Amino acid sequence: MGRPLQLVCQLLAYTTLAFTAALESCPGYSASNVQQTSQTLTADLSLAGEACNVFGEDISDLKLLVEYQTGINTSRIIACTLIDYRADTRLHVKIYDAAQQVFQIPEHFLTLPSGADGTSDSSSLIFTYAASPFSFAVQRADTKETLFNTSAANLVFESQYIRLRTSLPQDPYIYGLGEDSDPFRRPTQNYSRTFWNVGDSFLPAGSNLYGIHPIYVEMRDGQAHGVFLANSDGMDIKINSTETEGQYLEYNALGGIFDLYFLAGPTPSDVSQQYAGIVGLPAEVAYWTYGFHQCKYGWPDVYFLAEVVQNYSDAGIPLEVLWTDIDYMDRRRTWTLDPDRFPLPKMQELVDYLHERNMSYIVMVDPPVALNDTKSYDNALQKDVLLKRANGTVFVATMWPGATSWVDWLHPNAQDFWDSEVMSFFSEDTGLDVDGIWIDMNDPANFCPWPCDDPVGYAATHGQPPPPPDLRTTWPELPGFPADFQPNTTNAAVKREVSGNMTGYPGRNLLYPQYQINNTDGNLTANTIWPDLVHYGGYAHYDIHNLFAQGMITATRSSLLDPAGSGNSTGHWTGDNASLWDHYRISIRQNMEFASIFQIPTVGADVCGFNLATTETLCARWAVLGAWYPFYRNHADISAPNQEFYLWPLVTEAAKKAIKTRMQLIDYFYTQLHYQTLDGIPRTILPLMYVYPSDANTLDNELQFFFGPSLLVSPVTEENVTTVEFYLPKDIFYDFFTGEKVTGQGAMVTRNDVDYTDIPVHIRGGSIIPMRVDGANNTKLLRELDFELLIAPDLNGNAEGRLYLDDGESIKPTAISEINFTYSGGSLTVNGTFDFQTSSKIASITVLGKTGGYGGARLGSSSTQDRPLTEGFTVSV
Ligand code: MIG
Repeated sequence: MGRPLQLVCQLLAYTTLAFTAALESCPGYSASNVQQTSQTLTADLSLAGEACNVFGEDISDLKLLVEYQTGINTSRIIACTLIDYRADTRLHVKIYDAAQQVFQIPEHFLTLPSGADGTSDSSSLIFTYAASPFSFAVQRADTKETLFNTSAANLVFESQYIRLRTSLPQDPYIYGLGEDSDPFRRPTQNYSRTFWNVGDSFLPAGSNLYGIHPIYVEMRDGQAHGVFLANSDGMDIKINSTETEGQYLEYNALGGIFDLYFLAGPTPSDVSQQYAGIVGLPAEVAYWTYGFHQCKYGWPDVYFLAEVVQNYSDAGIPLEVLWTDIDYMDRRRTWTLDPDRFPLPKMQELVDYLHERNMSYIVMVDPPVALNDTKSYDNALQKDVLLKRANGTVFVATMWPGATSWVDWLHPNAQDFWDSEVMSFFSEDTGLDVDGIWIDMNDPANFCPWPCDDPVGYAATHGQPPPPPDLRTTWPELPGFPADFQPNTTNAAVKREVSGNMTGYPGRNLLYPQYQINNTDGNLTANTIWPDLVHYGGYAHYDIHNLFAQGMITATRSSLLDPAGSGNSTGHWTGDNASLWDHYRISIRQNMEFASIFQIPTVGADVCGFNLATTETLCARWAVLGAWYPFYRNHADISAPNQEFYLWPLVTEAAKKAIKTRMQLIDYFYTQLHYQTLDGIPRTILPLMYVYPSDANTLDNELQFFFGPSLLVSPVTEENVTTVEFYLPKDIFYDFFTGEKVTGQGAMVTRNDVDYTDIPVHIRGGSIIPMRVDGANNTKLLRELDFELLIAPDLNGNAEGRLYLDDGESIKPTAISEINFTYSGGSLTVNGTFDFQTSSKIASITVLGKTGGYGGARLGSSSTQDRPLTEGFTVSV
């Protein structure tokens, strides 16, 4: 039995060895015609010997472009005039084929900074190179520390494989390179991070997941730098160390070019800000987004939704946003309503009911355009926006609604098509006043397994929506899916011309490249649309795959708003986790990564777990932890039992307490997010090392995080325990709930008796937290409540904080207030701008760590105030 398997493994091992040996014989390149100015360096790179052709053809003529870029934005310029240090923080190094046939990311998806606005003299990063074999290094200008050095292995640049290796210090501190569920600090031995978007469930360890973020942050001796590779092709990034090769990080991509941006830091926050200078600033979100959200895949009908709302109300748990998964769609067709289970009049009633009670409603939207959804499909055909095969026919495979085609987001009519779909759903067909859109399956997922010769036949037998959940049997009047469900086959045969010729390096094997990335699903063809499809402009899906979701996000945002602005356009949830303690823990590092490193601060994991049955204690702890996520949503799979918070007494109590605190802190967090959207400095969910970069004890910490820069959250992370051991850096802290002063020793602290409804949170000394008083069960009412200020002085008795106020909805609000709080020498100064009209006041001020005063809910000195937020003032407290 074991025999054949072993054989296969050995064969595989030999093949890998053979390739490795062949790669060693790759000749590398030599640089000539080097032209250098104070701002740029260019050179020709030519193959320095006989081609090795390991995974395709070696491309003999390359070009090198080095650009010194300032990489700074306005707020940085102000800082730079005050502090005299080397100001240019970004170095661009681009290695591409001289003929420019090889795929480069189209501007439609990402406009990369190009041009040199900095100089080598003022740069904090210095580029050096060796001519033959060509290699380059990046050093810090001040310390001469080498951050990146490619001399250990020759550059390989083939038609379907490019490789670049940098040496690193032993056991490096590398972060980023997501999306995945691996440790926050990347393993340093035998580690491979694969980039190929897949829609898998259960967050398997060591696997590629839903998105790609090819940025890493490295910490060395308290300083940080970043490296961003702008390449969307499938790839493996390997981190390893061997006796002969030393420690390294190596890019192995299936195509594209080496378009590298080096970010100087020197703090991790600086790196993130510099990264925002490339991918754009994160999107602002509406105030109501911070309320609590409830969702479930498999809720049977609109009446059930109404019951969920009613049950939350009865339990006294403030529900802010109700979501509906694909269940609402008519036979799973995008932009339709199931007329029997989710009939329009009832849906309208539900949405009106929610709006009257200051709640919001969000629905899911999937990418497929179903062949049997004649109206949409004809519209798409007419606008010619569907993705095609190389022979010019529209590509058809299978998704939820059966036989399906996909929109080519690169097509110039794609936006128009999507606008009309959105319009027809929201205005013409339903008039349903939905508040937000949830996009799923944009990896993109395809249910028809390769080679899927007969997608229509496949859809007819396999592709229909899954059987209704058991729950539905209690609704006897609900019809099954109509017996006449017959995909319309005619459209699939319509032959269309491909718009333009196929571009990209010619002659590639797009389906089965010789270099196999470590894709968790196997071949590139698995569970997704095929790599040999042709996008508008002749781009192969092979190169576009990892950008498809970005195309759909941008188009959807444009359709909903007025097409405006660039930058990031969405938030993110971390996909199909499971109701497991490990996934509860993983969510912490995923949030830190997305919010701080990838610049997608509106992030959260499915609270209580998506797959499998949750438990009362896990769900209670998760209801509490989730209240400290930027995006707080309980969601579960169709096959998981219902898990609304009100189903268990302990969870009900935990959720009520957690939501109460969360509501009081929404303005504090909304303020932090607002400033991150303006200057890219991470302020939302922060790893400890972002706040204490020179404290080496923070570098491996993935179970605690800062919620905004002032609140350190240290959740219980094990099953069946009420104890948590957490790290307190050398600093002054105050227990958020009691106000008790705790001096951090740069050591672990043990907290016992942490009830299932509790979570240890500490205020960092030096902060002022504007909190709303308790008392609202939705964010609309919350906005009318008064504030209490919590002042947490640092070692010198000083503290500061701020508060941003706007209408909570508009993309460009007409009136805002930007209020600064400064505490020093026993007095508080409030100043700034006060243009936003509000009747909310500062009702009380508490100075933690100080005795006297009337003593409020927290230890400290409290005083009652009645200060309007319409002008500044100074007061002794
Ligand atoms: O194959 O729409 O991550 O949140 O409930 C599952 C059904 C497809 C994946 C999403 C999940 C959602 C589910 N979707």
